[in-house]
Amino acid sequence: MNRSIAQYLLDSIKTLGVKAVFGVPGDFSFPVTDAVCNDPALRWVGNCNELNAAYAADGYARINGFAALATTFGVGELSAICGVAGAYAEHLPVIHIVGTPPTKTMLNKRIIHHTFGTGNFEIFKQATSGMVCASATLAPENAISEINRVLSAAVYHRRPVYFAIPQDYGNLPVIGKEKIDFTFPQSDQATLREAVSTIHDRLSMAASPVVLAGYLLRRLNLQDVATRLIERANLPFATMFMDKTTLDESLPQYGGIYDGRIMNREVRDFVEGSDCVLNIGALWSDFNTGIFSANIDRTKMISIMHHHVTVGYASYQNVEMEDVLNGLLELASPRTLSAHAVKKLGPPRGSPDANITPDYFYPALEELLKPGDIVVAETGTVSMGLGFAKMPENTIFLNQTLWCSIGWATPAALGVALAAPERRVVLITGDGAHQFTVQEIGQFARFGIKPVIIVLNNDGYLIERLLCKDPDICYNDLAQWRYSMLPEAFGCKNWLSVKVATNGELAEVFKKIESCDCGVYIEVCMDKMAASELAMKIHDSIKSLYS
Ligand SMILES: Cc1ncc(C[n+]2csc(CCOP(=O)(O)OP(=O)(O)O)c2C)c(N)n1
Ligand SMILES: [Mg+2]
Repeated sequence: MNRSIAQYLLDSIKTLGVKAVFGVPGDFSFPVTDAVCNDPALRWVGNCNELNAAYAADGYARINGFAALATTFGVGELSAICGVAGAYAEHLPVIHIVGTPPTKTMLNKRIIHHTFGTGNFEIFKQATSGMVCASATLAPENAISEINRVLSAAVYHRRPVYFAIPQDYGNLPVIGKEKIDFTFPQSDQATLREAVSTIHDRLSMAASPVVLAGYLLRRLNLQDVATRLIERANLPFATMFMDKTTLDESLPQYGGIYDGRIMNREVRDFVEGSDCVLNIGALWSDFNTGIFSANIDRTKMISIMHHHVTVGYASYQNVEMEDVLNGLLELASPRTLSAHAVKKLGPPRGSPDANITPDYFYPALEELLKPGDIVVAETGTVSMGLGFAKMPENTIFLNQTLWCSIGWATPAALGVALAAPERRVVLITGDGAHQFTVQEIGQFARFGIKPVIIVLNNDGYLIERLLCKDPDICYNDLAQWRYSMLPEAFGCKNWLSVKVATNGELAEVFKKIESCDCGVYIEVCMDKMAASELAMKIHDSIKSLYS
């Protein structure tokens, strides 16, 4: 007998490397969640709510490539929607499975819970349709072909997809010949040859080529081939904010973070002074380009993107990034490296009994990091501060630079930790963002994960204080929580949880972390206007708007 629809879908997503399903159960989705729990190759990760589940799936996909999320109809899927939309923006294939009411109930337009009572059962799928690259409502007759079609879209676009499974269908067998069969993108060979040889010629003729190593390399798991290309050809590279640590920052070819006119003058000179900039999968967004102050002449720029390439004003379609990089690697030969050395932030500046300031905090964080760490940095002044630190070897820095939905980092860190159980996860978040999704810290303890969580308590939404007209306006204030007591309340037994206010206290607890084998939660108190350099520069650049 054929497998059930729910099982067949799970077996299909397992072939993409998914080993955990995040979510919250509900009666309509029982066939799906039952199948997950009965599948020895899958782990059910119950989250505190669906928004957290979607962010956790986002974090999992950043490390694992693909992720899965299961929610119930209406209430559950709508709670998840901001997280799924974020995954769309950030190019993360989260597979969202929604259990809907039974087919007969929908056909007869019964007034049932989780609906508007109007008989409209399509509205939620429609609401999601712009935030996924493909969707399907599964039935026994269409499940085999629809699952292949929708998952092929996830593979091609690396964006979320949506499956609705009516409650009465989930356990029914699929009809037809079972065949899990996704289509993988193929390059047009003639275009590929032409694109590779054009890029190779341009690079060979250039006097000072520079690579911008973009986030798509990580999304497509192409860091290895890109690293080999950079090493073989000795090409210096920089990254933009969203792309930080796409390639290892300990490589001698690493030249720092390029942020237009706002930060790092030497990196700007080095990138903008190049006669050939090879952009491999970076996005020209506001926070990547120093609020669009990056200035690279298009005629000097080559972009290798997911499915296309541009060289100056010429474009080549249907060429896959992977094939282009492999082609370039074959042709690459060494040249003399002219990268400039990247400075660290440190050492921390400030006396032990003084209140913690950014000059102490960010260099101290830089020193805390160890090779192999994964840093999950929340939107706000914390990521802007730590983003310019130099990461140790094999360290990954993750930030939601495009979607920028605060609250993302706490659950995302959970998803990251579950995808990389052998690595230490360091979550750094502002107090305001943490308040959005804080309950999820209980899951770290539940799943036996020992993260390092650092919460910057600066008494409000500092980045907003710096951007708005009146820094003291009440909408940027928060309820004052006693953050360091939260792990205990959320069931994180035997964690090291402390509140620090002076440089000396911070140094002491960072020292303690080195030898402790437990979850760590540090509430770092700072003045409500104490901001990292980038945050202050953005503040200065918009100040004129109000004066
Ligand atoms: C979901 C969502 N709501 C609102 C915002 C607007 N916003 C951006 S940053 C920020 C404040 C962040 O404050 P906090 O986490 O305390 O960090 P800080 O800037 O104080 O370091 C807000 C409200 C957002 N980005 N996302
Ligand atoms: Mg804050």
